[in-house]
Amino acid sequence: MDDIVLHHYATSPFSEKVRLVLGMKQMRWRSVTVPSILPKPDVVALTGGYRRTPFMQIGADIYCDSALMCRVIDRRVPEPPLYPESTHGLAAIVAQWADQSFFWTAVPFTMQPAGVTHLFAGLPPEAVKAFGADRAAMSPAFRRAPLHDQAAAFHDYLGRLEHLLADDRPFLLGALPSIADFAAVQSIWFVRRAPPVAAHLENYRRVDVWYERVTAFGHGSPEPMTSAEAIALAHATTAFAPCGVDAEAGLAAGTMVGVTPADYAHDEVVGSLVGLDASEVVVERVDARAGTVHVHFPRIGFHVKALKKESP
Ligand SMILES: N[C@@H](CCC(=O)N[C@@H](CS)C(=O)NCC(=O)O)C(=O)O
Repeated sequence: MDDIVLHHYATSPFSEKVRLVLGMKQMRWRSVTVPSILPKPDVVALTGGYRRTPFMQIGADIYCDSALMCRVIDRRVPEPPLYPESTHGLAAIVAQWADQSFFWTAVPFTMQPAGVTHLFAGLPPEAVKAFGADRAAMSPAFRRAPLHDQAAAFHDYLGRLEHLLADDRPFLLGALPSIADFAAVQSIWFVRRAPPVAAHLENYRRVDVWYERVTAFGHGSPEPMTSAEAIALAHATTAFAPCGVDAEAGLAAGTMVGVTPADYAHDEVVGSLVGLDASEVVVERVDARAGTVHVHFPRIGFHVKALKKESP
């Protein structure tokens, strides 16, 4: 059993991306199911306010954002590599496109009325309403594109994937799977959950074969854990992953900082700066239930701000 705890829920695409990465690495991991909407008291006990899904825990180290989580998983289990040497920079660039442009086209497109009927089938209307209200509050600036614009972009993007696969390569960037595959596949996985929208995938034969190949990695071996157990684990852990503040990073160790996602769900996580370099920021915070935890974020996509000291 590796000591990775994934906090996630079944229908979350970014969680599916990480579950498939854990599958590719054939890992045994612990699985905590989190709520899909606020309130999330047991999430916040560990993250300090970050509410997005998934997040990952290793003892008292908490990793936010799937891009960082994938890097950490790859460091712990380097084989097979998630960032093969031959396509390293390219894989990360394609993955960023997939996490942002492709995801934010595919998911709203799937949430069109015909898709929503399938996605929320069997749920009471109050639950559907609560979900809508939660997401509206999480992304108040989100402007939904007209359906025909979403459809056009979705097909354009699918055409790109089909084109990449045109030489019958098994994975998007060639012979080896990479982060690009997992980041792109999560959106298709979500679309396929809504059959009327999934009909749009019909003419992309290579994408279909590739989808089956990537999802065949499975999820590794998850073992259930409760959120109370996860909090107790953090509380009982006193050692942290090594980290430090780069002298040139612009902020000194021990500064009280706030870390906020740049795009949506702008909940600030406040703590004392213990790690800062070009790729990662780490804050230490003390929680009544989880004890002292280190919360890690990638630098890309997050704002780190020194907080003003209160005047005496
Ligand atoms: N950049 C983030 C995006 C995560 C994200 O947006 N996740 C969605 C679910 S797939 C979310 O957080 N929704 C709101 C929630 O679960 O509370 C990542 O890569 O982890």
